[in-house]
Order: sequence, then structure tokens, then C-alpha cells
Amino acid sequence: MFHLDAQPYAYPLPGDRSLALVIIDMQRDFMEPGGFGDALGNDVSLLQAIVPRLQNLLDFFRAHHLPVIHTQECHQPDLSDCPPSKRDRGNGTLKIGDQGPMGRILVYGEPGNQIIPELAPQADEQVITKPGKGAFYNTPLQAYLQQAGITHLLFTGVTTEVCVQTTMREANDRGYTCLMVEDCTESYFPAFKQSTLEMIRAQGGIVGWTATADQVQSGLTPWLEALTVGGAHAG
Ligand code: C5J
Repeated sequence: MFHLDAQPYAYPLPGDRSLALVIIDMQRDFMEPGGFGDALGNDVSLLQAIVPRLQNLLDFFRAHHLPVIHTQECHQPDLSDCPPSKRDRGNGTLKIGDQGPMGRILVYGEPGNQIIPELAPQADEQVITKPGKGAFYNTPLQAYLQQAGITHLLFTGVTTEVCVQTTMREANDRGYTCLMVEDCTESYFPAFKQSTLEMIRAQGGIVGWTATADQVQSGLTPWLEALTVGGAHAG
């Protein structure tokens, strides 16, 4: 069995190509001035640092024909899938559904809802739109994973302690073998990111594993070579 270097101990890789990269909510609403993150008073520039590393990891997955899943947090234009408790939260300058400089905040199809161009999904990649923080709530994500036979998930994106961690916990409870890529996730609050990573790997990896993007790529390379030699499908 192949493993990759990780914390709190080596992350076990599957015996076939049933491993996917999950990129959570890398959308303009959270990444750029004028979006939802900004309206809540956050310094959105803090999130930019992960973009080149995440782009690099995405390129690696694409080059090896491994599955990639993107998510977008958004609501229907009539906000029928946005509970008032969510819309009213936060005392932001703009609420969900309000008109902002990038269109209506967190509404499907608006310019602010687009994934940033550096990470734009390709036609063969899954894009899951989600009304909640977790990507399993009220979405076809689990059905897709089951149909595709995916058992191992590597989590990236924003923000670490909100949508990324929530989705990873949902996945962990559903039996997926989960790892968060430390330098491909970011928070508006560096201390929250650090705490999240520590929480995940505490108690013997109670929610899963963490590793850097370099550790991930170094670990996946021999695994992919072995699968190719062993005749596993090329994807
Ligand atoms: C937030 C997210 N922070 N994608 N959403 O509201 O983490």
C-alpha cells in the first residue's frame, strides 16, 4: 500500500485511482473586494497567497487525469434556498441577494459567483453548487462520489474553518478518507486556519490528515507510477 507524508501520520492512498481533489468556493465573492467576504468586513487580500500553489496542484491533477470537484456557495435568484437565519446573519454592508459591485451577493450566475479565472473549471470537472457551508447538504455530491467510486478526498479552498472544514467533517462522517492540503487553504483569520489544522490532526487524526502540496505531489507521483505499471485505468 502507498502512503504520502502527512500529519499526524502517513495518509493511506487507495489501491486504485479513486482519489479526488476538492476545491471549495474559490469564487470572486470570497476572493475579491466587493463580494460577500468583503461585505462582512474581512481583508480578502489574505486569501490570494494560496492561488499559485492551488493552481499548481490543480495542474498536477489535470495532467494525471485524476478527478477534480469544484464547489460554489450560492443561492437561487429567488433566495428560496437561503434560510432567513442565514441572510440576516452578520450585519454586513451587503446581505445575500443584495446588489453589489459584482452583481447580487452569493446568487447563482452572478459575476461574483464565478470561480476565479486562475482555477476556472474545465468541462470534464464536477461543479457542485451548494446553499450551505458544507458541500454535502442539499447537493448531488454524495451521489456523484458513489457513482464515480471515489473514496479519498483532498480538500483545498476557502475559507479553512468555514466551508472547507465543514465539508471535510461531513465527508469524514460519511466514510471518506480525507486530507486537508495545508498551503492550499486559507482563512481571513490566520489563527483560525492554524487551529483548524490542529483540530483535524489531533487525537490521532480524528477528522483526517493534513499535508503540504509538496508532500501531496511527492506522495502521489510514485503511487501513480505504480498504478500505471499495474495497469490501472488511465482515467
Ligand atoms: C463563508 C466559505 N466563509 N466558503 N463561506 O461564508 O467558507
